[in-house]
Amino acid sequence: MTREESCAKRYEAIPHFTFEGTLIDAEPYGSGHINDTFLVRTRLADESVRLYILQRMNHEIFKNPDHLMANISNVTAFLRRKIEAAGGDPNRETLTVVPTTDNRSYYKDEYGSNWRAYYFITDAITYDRVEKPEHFYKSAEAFGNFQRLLADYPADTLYETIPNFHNTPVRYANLERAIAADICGRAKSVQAEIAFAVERKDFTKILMDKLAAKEIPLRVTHNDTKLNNIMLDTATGNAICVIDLDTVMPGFAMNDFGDSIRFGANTGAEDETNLDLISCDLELFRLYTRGFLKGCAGSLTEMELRMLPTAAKMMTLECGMRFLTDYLEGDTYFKIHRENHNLDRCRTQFKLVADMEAKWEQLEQIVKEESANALS
Ligand code: ADP
Ligand code: GN1
Ligand code: MG
Repeated sequence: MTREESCAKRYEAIPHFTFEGTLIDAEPYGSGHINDTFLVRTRLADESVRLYILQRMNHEIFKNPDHLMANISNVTAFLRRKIEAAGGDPNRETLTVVPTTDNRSYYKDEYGSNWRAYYFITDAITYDRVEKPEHFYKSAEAFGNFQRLLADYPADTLYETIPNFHNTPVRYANLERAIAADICGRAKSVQAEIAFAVERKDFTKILMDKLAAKEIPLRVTHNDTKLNNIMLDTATGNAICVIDLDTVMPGFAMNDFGDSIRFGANTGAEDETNLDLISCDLELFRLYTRGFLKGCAGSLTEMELRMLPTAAKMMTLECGMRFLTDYLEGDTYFKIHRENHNLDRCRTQFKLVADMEAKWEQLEQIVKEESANALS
């Protein structure tokens, strides 16, 4: 069954959820690269419309849906308690899993797809680009705060939903394997991109080496902190809810910073084909640093602070290598919407890495200044 055919089976999955009201429709929604997301609309007895998010979880990537959903149910329950204690609205400030009719966290259909549903976060929006710097600042504060809220989460109860997710040397080795196998015969056309990665092989090891030397800690982190994984209030622009919790796992605090920079401080889109439009916006870098440090509220060690620029470059390089690997392997991981989409994405990431390298002293200076400001 093709992905499209599996997605068409959503109408058979919907009756297995405890959605209120009668179904109006369930259309594709959002621009995530991994899961298949649908907006479910139902009509209640009083004629009002109720919204839900339905997702077909990517079972090629998330091999154990029980573990995945256990993480999400437990983390959201934990956040819920903290949000309630702080007088917030847990139905908007964290994801709420809609149970199936037999009270499970997901539904496995007869065709092999796994479906889950969430309350729709109302009056909020996700952005694919930074439209207002203020939004980026708010997202930084919220991602920093997310990490702080999870600081006392029992990390040993979390399943590793994707092993070695941000283990950059392992990502590098995966790329080397894809180059050697070259199953699509594409390697010869991407020699420049391959050379770019090879030149940075030693760099890929920096953070994992620091972990081995116990110079940086593992914390419970989000691991996929791009701007469209946070909902901002439509009216106020405030960050309301951190979403896409599939990769909440032990990781580096700095990588949550770095992945946001990779996506949001880029002056161009992740899949821009005109590389002249790609660069690291220093003002956005500064704003994000400021917001993230505020959200983390003094919880980062000196070494973690010092490694923030390294993590920004690491996440960008790693993501570029992952796009390149997927291109070489025939585009099986990230959803693509056109020919060479993953190659275009790889090229933006590598261009951004090169620009960060050119601006390295300035990135370090900004982190130094913002760290000092955060203390005062
Ligand atoms: P993926 O893993 O494919 O990126 P996400 O969980 O990030 O999937 O969902 C894709 C998009 O769907 C998000 O970027 C967001 O726009 C929207 N979305 C996801 N969950 C919700 C929710 N609970 N309420 C409103 N919108 C949501
Ligand atoms: C994927 O799921 P989404 O679209 O939010 C990917 C991230 C990449 C990102 C690149 C589970 O994020 O790691 O950085 O694409 N998520 C997974 O845009 O692999
Ligand atoms: Mg997402």
